[in-house]
Amino acid sequence: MKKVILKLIILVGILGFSVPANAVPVQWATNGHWYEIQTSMTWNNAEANAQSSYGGHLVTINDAAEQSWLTAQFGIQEKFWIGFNDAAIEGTWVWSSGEAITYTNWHTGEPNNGIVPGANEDYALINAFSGLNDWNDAPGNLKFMSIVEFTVSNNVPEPAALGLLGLGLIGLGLVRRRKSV
Ligand SMILES: [Ca+2]
Ligand SMILES: [Ca+2]
Ligand SMILES: [Ca+2]
Repeated sequence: MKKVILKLIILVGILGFSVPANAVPVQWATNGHWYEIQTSMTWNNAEANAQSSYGGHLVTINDAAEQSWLTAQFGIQEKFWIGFNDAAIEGTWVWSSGEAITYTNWHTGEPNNGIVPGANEDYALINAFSGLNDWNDAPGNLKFMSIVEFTVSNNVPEPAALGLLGLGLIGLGLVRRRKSV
Protein backbone atom coordinates (compact mmCIF):
# COMPACT_ATOMS: atom_id res chain seq x y z
CA MET A 1 0.00 0.00 0.00
CA LYS A 2 2.78 2.41 0.94
CA LYS A 3 4.49 1.64 -2.35
CA VAL A 4 1.32 2.42 -4.27
CA ILE A 5 0.93 5.75 -2.50
CA LEU A 6 4.58 6.56 -3.14
CA LYS A 7 4.16 5.76 -6.82
CA LEU A 8 1.07 7.96 -6.96
CA ILE A 9 2.96 10.82 -5.32
CA ILE A 10 5.81 10.43 -7.80
CA LEU A 11 3.36 10.26 -10.72
CA VAL A 12 1.53 13.39 -9.57
CA GLY A 13 4.87 15.10 -9.10
CA ILE A 14 5.96 14.26 -12.64
CA LEU A 15 2.64 15.27 -14.19
CA GLY A 16 2.37 18.40 -12.07
CA PHE A 17 5.82 19.44 -13.15
CA SER A 18 5.29 19.06 -16.87
CA VAL A 19 1.67 19.97 -17.59
CA PRO A 20 -0.90 22.51 -16.37
CA ALA A 21 -2.82 21.54 -13.27
CA ASN A 22 -6.13 20.37 -14.64
CA ALA A 23 -5.58 19.15 -18.16
CA VAL A 24 -3.26 17.12 -20.30
CA PRO A 25 -2.77 17.88 -24.00
CA VAL A 26 -3.94 15.17 -26.33
CA GLN A 27 -2.89 14.66 -29.92
CA TRP A 28 -5.20 13.75 -32.79
CA ALA A 29 -3.28 11.35 -35.01
CA THR A 30 -5.25 12.39 -38.10
CA ASN A 31 -3.82 15.92 -38.25
CA GLY A 32 -1.05 15.76 -35.66
CA HIS A 33 -2.51 18.74 -33.80
CA TRP A 34 -2.66 19.00 -30.02
CA TYR A 35 -5.76 19.86 -28.01
CA GLU A 36 -6.21 20.95 -24.43
CA ILE A 37 -9.02 22.15 -22.21
CA GLN A 38 -8.75 25.60 -20.65
CA THR A 39 -10.44 26.62 -17.42
CA SER A 40 -13.63 28.67 -17.48
CA MET A 41 -13.21 32.21 -18.81
CA THR A 42 -14.67 34.73 -21.26
CA TRP A 43 -14.23 34.01 -24.97
CA ASN A 44 -11.71 36.84 -25.44
CA ASN A 45 -9.61 35.70 -22.51
CA ALA A 46 -9.81 32.10 -23.70
CA GLU A 47 -8.59 33.01 -27.19
CA ALA A 48 -5.87 35.29 -25.77
CA ASN A 49 -4.65 32.51 -23.50
CA ALA A 50 -4.71 30.01 -26.35
CA GLN A 51 -2.32 32.29 -28.23
CA SER A 52 -0.04 33.29 -25.36
CA SER A 53 0.21 29.95 -23.56
CA TYR A 54 0.06 27.54 -26.48
CA GLY A 55 0.87 29.48 -29.63
CA GLY A 56 -2.49 28.27 -30.90
CA HIS A 57 -6.12 29.35 -31.06
CA LEU A 58 -9.45 28.19 -29.78
CA VAL A 59 -10.26 25.05 -31.73
CA THR A 60 -11.19 25.24 -35.41
CA ILE A 61 -13.50 22.37 -36.27
CA ASN A 62 -12.66 21.71 -39.91
CA ASP A 63 -14.85 18.70 -40.58
CA ALA A 64 -17.21 16.12 -39.11
CA ALA A 65 -14.28 13.84 -38.27
CA GLU A 66 -12.70 16.49 -36.05
CA GLN A 67 -16.06 17.17 -34.40
CA SER A 68 -16.52 13.45 -33.70
CA TRP A 69 -13.02 13.15 -32.31
CA LEU A 70 -13.55 16.15 -30.00
CA THR A 71 -16.79 14.62 -28.74
CA ALA A 72 -15.13 11.26 -28.16
CA GLN A 73 -12.21 12.93 -26.41
CA PHE A 74 -13.86 15.57 -24.28
CA GLY A 75 -17.46 14.39 -24.00
CA ILE A 76 -20.66 16.43 -24.20
CA GLN A 77 -21.20 17.16 -20.50
CA GLU A 78 -19.30 20.44 -20.58
CA LYS A 79 -19.92 23.41 -22.87
CA PHE A 80 -16.73 24.64 -24.56
CA TRP A 81 -15.90 27.84 -26.41
CA ILE A 82 -14.57 27.23 -29.92
CA GLY A 83 -12.89 29.71 -32.27
CA PHE A 84 -15.95 30.47 -34.40
CA ASN A 85 -17.25 34.03 -34.04
CA ASP A 86 -19.08 36.87 -35.79
CA ALA A 87 -17.70 39.56 -33.51
CA ALA A 88 -16.33 41.76 -36.32
CA ILE A 89 -19.34 41.71 -38.66
CA GLU A 90 -22.69 40.49 -37.39
CA GLY A 91 -23.70 37.39 -39.31
CA THR A 92 -20.28 36.88 -40.92
CA TRP A 93 -18.72 33.96 -39.09
CA VAL A 94 -14.96 33.41 -39.04
CA TRP A 95 -12.50 31.17 -37.22
CA SER A 96 -10.06 32.90 -34.84
CA SER A 97 -7.31 30.80 -36.47
CA GLY A 98 -8.09 32.42 -39.83
CA GLU A 99 -8.78 29.02 -41.39
CA ALA A 100 -11.46 28.68 -44.06
CA ILE A 101 -14.94 27.56 -43.07
CA THR A 102 -15.31 24.00 -44.29
CA TYR A 103 -17.82 22.68 -41.74
CA THR A 104 -20.51 23.92 -39.35
CA ASN A 105 -22.65 22.04 -36.85
CA TRP A 106 -25.21 24.58 -35.65
CA HIS A 107 -28.12 23.40 -33.54
CA THR A 108 -31.46 23.87 -35.29
CA GLY A 109 -32.43 27.55 -35.09
CA GLU A 110 -28.86 28.68 -34.30
CA PRO A 111 -27.06 30.97 -34.66
CA ASN A 112 -29.83 33.34 -33.54
CA ASN A 113 -27.73 36.20 -32.07
CA GLY A 114 -29.93 35.89 -28.97
CA ILE A 115 -33.69 36.18 -28.74
CA VAL A 116 -34.25 38.95 -26.21
CA PRO A 117 -34.20 42.57 -27.49
CA GLY A 118 -30.67 43.98 -27.53
CA ALA A 119 -29.09 40.55 -27.25
CA ASN A 120 -25.76 39.96 -28.95
CA GLU A 121 -24.36 36.48 -29.37
CA ASP A 122 -21.13 36.48 -31.35
CA TYR A 123 -19.21 33.45 -30.07
CA ALA A 124 -19.84 29.76 -30.60
CA LEU A 125 -20.14 27.05 -27.96
CA ILE A 126 -20.17 23.33 -28.59
CA ASN A 127 -22.21 20.90 -26.45
CA ALA A 128 -24.61 23.78 -25.91
CA PHE A 129 -27.70 21.62 -25.72
CA SER A 130 -28.20 18.67 -23.40
CA GLY A 131 -27.13 15.39 -24.95
CA LEU A 132 -25.94 16.97 -28.21
CA ASN A 133 -22.55 18.13 -29.44
CA ASP A 134 -23.90 20.81 -31.78
CA TRP A 135 -23.31 24.54 -31.64
CA ASN A 136 -24.95 27.67 -30.25
CA ASP A 137 -23.92 31.31 -30.46
CA ALA A 138 -23.67 32.93 -27.01
CA PRO A 139 -22.49 36.20 -25.45
CA GLY A 140 -18.68 36.23 -25.20
CA ASN A 141 -18.66 37.76 -21.71
CA LEU A 142 -20.04 34.51 -20.28
CA LYS A 143 -17.42 32.21 -18.80
CA PHE A 144 -17.05 28.70 -20.15
CA MET A 145 -14.28 26.18 -20.48
CA SER A 146 -12.70 26.07 -23.92
CA ILE A 147 -10.65 23.86 -26.22
CA VAL A 148 -7.30 25.03 -27.58
CA GLU A 149 -5.88 23.57 -30.80
CA PHE A 150 -2.16 23.98 -31.37
CA THR A 151 0.55 22.50 -33.51
CA VAL A 152 3.68 23.14 -31.47
CA SER A 153 3.57 21.24 -28.21
CA ASN A 154 5.47 23.60 -25.96
CA ASN A 155 4.15 22.03 -22.76
CA VAL A 156 3.69 18.42 -23.73
CA PRO A 157 5.96 16.00 -21.90
CA GLU A 158 7.65 14.69 -25.02
CA PRO A 159 11.38 14.37 -24.40
CA ALA A 160 10.99 10.59 -24.49
CA ALA A 161 9.06 10.76 -27.77
CA LEU A 162 11.63 13.13 -29.25
CA GLY A 163 14.39 10.81 -28.06
CA LEU A 164 12.73 7.88 -29.81
CA LEU A 165 12.33 9.98 -32.95
CA GLY A 166 16.01 10.86 -32.74
CA LEU A 167 17.00 7.20 -32.36
CA GLY A 168 14.72 6.34 -35.26
CA LEU A 169 16.39 8.95 -37.46
CA ILE A 170 19.84 7.75 -36.44
CA GLY A 171 18.73 4.20 -37.22
CA LEU A 172 17.41 5.31 -40.58
CA GLY A 173 20.72 7.05 -41.27
CA LEU A 174 22.65 3.87 -40.44
CA VAL A 175 20.41 1.80 -42.70
CA ARG A 176 20.84 4.30 -45.53
CA ARG A 177 24.60 4.41 -45.00
CA ARG A 178 24.75 0.61 -45.12
CA LYS A 179 22.75 0.52 -48.30
CA SER A 180 24.95 3.13 -49.97
CA VAL A 181 28.13 1.22 -49.15
CA1 LIG B 1 -8.92 21.89 -36.51
CA1 LIG C 1 -23.87 37.44 -33.69
CA1 LIG D 1 -27.86 31.50 -29.72
